Amino acid sequence: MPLIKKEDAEDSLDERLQNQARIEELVSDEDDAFEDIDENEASDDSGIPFPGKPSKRQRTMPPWLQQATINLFYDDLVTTTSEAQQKVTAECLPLLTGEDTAIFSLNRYGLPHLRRDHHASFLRAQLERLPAQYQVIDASRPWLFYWTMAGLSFLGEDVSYYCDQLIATASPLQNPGGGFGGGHGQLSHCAGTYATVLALAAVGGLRMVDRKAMWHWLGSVKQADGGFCMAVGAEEDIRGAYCAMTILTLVNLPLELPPDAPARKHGLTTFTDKLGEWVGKCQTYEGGIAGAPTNEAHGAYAFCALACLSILDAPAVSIPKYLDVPALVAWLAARQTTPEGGFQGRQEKLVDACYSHWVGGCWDLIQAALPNSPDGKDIWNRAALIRYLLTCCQQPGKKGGMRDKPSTRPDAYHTCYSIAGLSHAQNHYRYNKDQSSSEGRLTAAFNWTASPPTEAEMREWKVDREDLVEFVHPVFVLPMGVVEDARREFEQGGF
Ligand code: FPP
Ligand code: K
Ligand code: ZN
Repeated sequence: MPLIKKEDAEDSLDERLQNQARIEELVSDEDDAFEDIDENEASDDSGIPFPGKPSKRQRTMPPWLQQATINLFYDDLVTTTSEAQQKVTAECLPLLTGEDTAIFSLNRYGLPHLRRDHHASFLRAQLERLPAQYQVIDASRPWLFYWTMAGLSFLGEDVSYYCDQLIATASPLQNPGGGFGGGHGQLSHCAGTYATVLALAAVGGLRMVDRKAMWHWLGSVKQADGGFCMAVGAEEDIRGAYCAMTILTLVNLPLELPPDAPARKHGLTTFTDKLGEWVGKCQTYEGGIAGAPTNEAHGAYAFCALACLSILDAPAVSIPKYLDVPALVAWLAARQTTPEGGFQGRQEKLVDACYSHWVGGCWDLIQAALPNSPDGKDIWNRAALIRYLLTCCQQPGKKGGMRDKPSTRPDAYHTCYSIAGLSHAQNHYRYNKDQSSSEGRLTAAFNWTASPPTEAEMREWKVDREDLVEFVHPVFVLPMGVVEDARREFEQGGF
């Protein structure tokens, strides 16, 4: 990041010192700001809203947050990056510490409740007529299907009600040559097809997918080097690999490449040929995963890589086979920011709620890949993520919805992936050794089970029972039951 001009640096240094003084005031307040809640006292009045002046209860800070705020480190080098970071810390701290939560109703541990009904109505509103600014995401209509259907179901809503409507809306997007475009008349695209297929799965509408045409179209984006392009003639990146393998597996298409697939001319015969090796080439010198070989590592691509490998085989087999796991774990662990507690997407950038899924979702897959991964021992801070999401990312007021960070506005993307992230933090996901094997189908991704937190964990992470969200499948990012339905619906394979 470029250094800023000297006179600007002096101005911003003043501002920075003011911010710093403000932060220090917040974290060094009265001693009882750091006091943990007495368990007996806490259980008496659970769930009672605290309107008005923040109480002692609202101001409690767990030791890791106390430590994180005391350890805030400032040096004299002012850059665009350091200023942006300090602004975010300053906007988050009052919310994290509870100085600024009087507008929310609080759970028994002093954290805001999940505003479930508000977020659900925010998501439903995204299905209505949208304001003109949404024109720029016209080619991303399928994502709106997915973020709303997935988000609502993670909140516990039954979305099967939308089945007929979604089939009617998605039909014009399906191309005769297979796959879905971002809108009527648009070229089929891996992202649009992934989002539409997942949304259809969520509502129980996968029957409208032309599976044979889909198989041909996926064959046309498979590349000779093992990866996948996002569309015919478009960029080859790791989103393509994850999206294509997800679609192929959910609707159980044959693993053999169609006869007309261009990659056959280069000696490839199946969709999985050279794929793990291609994913491996996306790991960078930092340890993280880039969108394509030689690019910069980013958290969203780490999830795509891990989930793609977890479709190919059991995570304990496929992940260490193609990736340097210790290097990746070190990189992922460094993405959780202090004191905010959420995740950033890459080195030296800002916390953002959507990475609660893209990075937060990596841990289930990583933990399944580690030999003798100790049960119940985490290599990330669940309590910190839960606190960031509940205190900093819920939009106050009637509108609801979840946002990247306090200074941004809520949207369907951040709402969906914040709730998915909350589910990764609240629940346990376990890979069970592959029992079933089915002719020609990749079965690894169907071997996951989920379980809720124990009472002790709920106390430790400050999770209220009524704020638990649904289990989110660690590979397909859908409700667990939806994945099981899809597995059964297409058990027979064939066309
Ligand atoms: C940087 O944006 C973001 C990226 C380089 C990757 C974004 C990709 C995804 C979120 C998901 C891809 C997955 C699928 C399945 C399609 P930025 O510079 O605005 O954000 P940053 O500052 O947080 O890095
Ligand atoms: K971002
Ligand atoms: Zn984001």
